[in-house]
Amino acid sequence: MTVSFNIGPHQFQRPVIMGILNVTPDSFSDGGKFVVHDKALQHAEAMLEQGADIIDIGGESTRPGAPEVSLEDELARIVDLISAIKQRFSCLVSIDTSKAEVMRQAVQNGADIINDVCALTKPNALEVAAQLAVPVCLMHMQGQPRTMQNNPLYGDVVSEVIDFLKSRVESCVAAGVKRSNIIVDPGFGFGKTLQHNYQLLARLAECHQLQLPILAGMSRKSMFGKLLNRPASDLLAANVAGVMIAAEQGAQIFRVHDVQATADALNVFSMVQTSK
Ligand code: YH5
Repeated sequence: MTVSFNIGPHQFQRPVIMGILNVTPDSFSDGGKFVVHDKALQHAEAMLEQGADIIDIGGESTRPGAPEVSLEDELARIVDLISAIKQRFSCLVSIDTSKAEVMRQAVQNGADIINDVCALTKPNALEVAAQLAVPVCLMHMQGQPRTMQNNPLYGDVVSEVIDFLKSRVESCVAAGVKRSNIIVDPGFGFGKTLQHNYQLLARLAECHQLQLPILAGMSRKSMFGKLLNRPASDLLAANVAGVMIAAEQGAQIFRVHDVQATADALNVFSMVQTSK
């Protein structure tokens, strides 16, 4: 059995790795802008050598409690970096943003995919994404990043996540986004308790009723850190376990920090798939 799926015009026969490249000031901690840019390029290159297919660039921190970033700061962090990556490497670039203007400038500078944790709900995002006509990842979140972890509540988390994604897919299609350009993501850690995250992981396959590629982003999140009582830097085996459990249920895209370990595990997974 060979998994085949498309991200817009790009076809894949195997699971896809999206390597995380954070360009928030706390991620490459130093004063100078050029140093940050240089380190980000080196990190992108390393992830590509390790097997990443997509580099996901984020200039806006969406961690719980993180301060909001201004449009100017976000643009300054990502625009030149996207051009530089697209110039040097042959890879896909996604832009992790919720702001319409960042989406526009990112795509104008070569970004291939929009990755929006707000699922195109911010002002103009839907219209701009439709106009840009690139693939978009729609993620589920309950609440807003700053407060989403204060007592998240669901009846059935899995069906509520699926219903939300269905409704966003319909809004996107109505606004002119092609269905073949849509990826869905249950949004691990975004307005969810430990139990909610594990129910979603256990029943991830139910998301296939949307009949769209599924992206899973669990890397270094508190669903592992809290369970194991370990810092984010010490969760490699747990992260890879999460990826395998999602892959076994047919998830196609994995957003991770640890590309090499994820690529090794997914290569073993794919070999087993092709041996069935
Ligand atoms: C995602 O799931 N997540 S940014 C808190 C952490 C560690 C990591 C407490 N962008 C996703 O990675 N895009 C982010 O430790 C995303 N799916 C998609 N599509 C949050 C993040 C993180 C947060």
